[in-house]
Amino acid sequence: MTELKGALIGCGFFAINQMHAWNDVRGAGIVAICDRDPERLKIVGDQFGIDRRYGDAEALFADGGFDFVDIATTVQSHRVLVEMAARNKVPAICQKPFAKTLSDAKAMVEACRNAGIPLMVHENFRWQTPMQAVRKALDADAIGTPFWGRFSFRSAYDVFSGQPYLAEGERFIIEDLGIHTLDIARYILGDVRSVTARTKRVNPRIKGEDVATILLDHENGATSVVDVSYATRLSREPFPETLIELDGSEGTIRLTQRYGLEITNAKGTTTTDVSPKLLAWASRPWHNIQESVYAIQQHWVDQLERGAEHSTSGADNLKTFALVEAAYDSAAKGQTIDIGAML
Ligand code: NAD
Ligand code: 89V
Repeated sequence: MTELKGALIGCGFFAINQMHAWNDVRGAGIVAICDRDPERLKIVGDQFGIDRRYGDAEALFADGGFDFVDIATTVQSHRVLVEMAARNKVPAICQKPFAKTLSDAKAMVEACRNAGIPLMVHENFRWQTPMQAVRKALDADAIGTPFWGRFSFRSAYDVFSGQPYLAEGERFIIEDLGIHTLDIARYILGDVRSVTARTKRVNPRIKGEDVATILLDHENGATSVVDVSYATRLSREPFPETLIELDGSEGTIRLTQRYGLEITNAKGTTTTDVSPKLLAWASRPWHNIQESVYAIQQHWVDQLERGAEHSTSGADNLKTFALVEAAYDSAAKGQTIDIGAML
């Protein structure tokens, strides 16, 4: 098979994981990188042996010579870079949060659709081994029809040391982390009809909210709670684990801390270890996220080969992004928000 050539824009904190993962992915490799910060460009270029280096994305696209672009910058530049990819007819991956607003996100999907190029949002949490194990159990009908769920991420991990910008935005936990948890809720229990949310800021040293509790009415009639917090000190720090509880007509699933999957049904209870692999370049506790980066990037290549839609395509991600906007809107107004009206 011919190896696809990729270009990566944004050589910051998280891009290191994406670069390592591209080294492992079958069928693709990175041939050029771009960052407006020369220091980051040098660090990543030297670490991964990439000679083609650009300080400006327009110059990168003008030179071309790659089959796809992986946009790993922060949200402010996502729209301009995705639209640049569309103009140049280059298939694109874009990091989450996909856009600053839902109307930007819709315009980005539209631009790529009109250009006829695939667009995938790097929404990797549903690709974590434990999330895939829960999905598989539901597909195998282990608990019948789920009618209730809880998707929970509660931690006191210092995310601000690696990502200082997270302390500075008007919005924090729903936009940065809850977006993943909401996507997992959709992946497990299906699309959502309405959202009710409450938020709080506990840490006085940051600008945005660091606690959110969100009630989701799913289209299939199930109800779930998405609760996220970076203000929760526990005896065993769970970062970055998402814990899941599901009740179904024929049984229950519990995804417990340290990656235990407990399934109870008429046959009794089974407990399985669904720990992620510790990839050669990964480090605890991030290895769960790092493995999912590899998985989503392999999925990008596999679906391009098949000519099939990606699990977290731009169009799919609009339905997750709408939940983020709805959660902020609900918390601000104290009202339940209808999702159908937003899409
Ligand atoms: P960062 O600030 O460390 O890195 C971003 C880099 O992009 C910087 O080096 C910056 O100079 C560069 N950049 C910004 N705009 C540019 C432009 N127009 N052209 C060229 N370079 C540009 O940020 P980060 O922590 O690496 O986060 C990047 C993205 O990854 C964010 O959207 C964040 O939410 C996301 N992220 C995702 C996960 C995940 O698990 N999916 C985890 C962490 C971060
Ligand atoms: O996944 C993320 O987007 C990260 C973190 C896990 C730290 O919230 O920002």
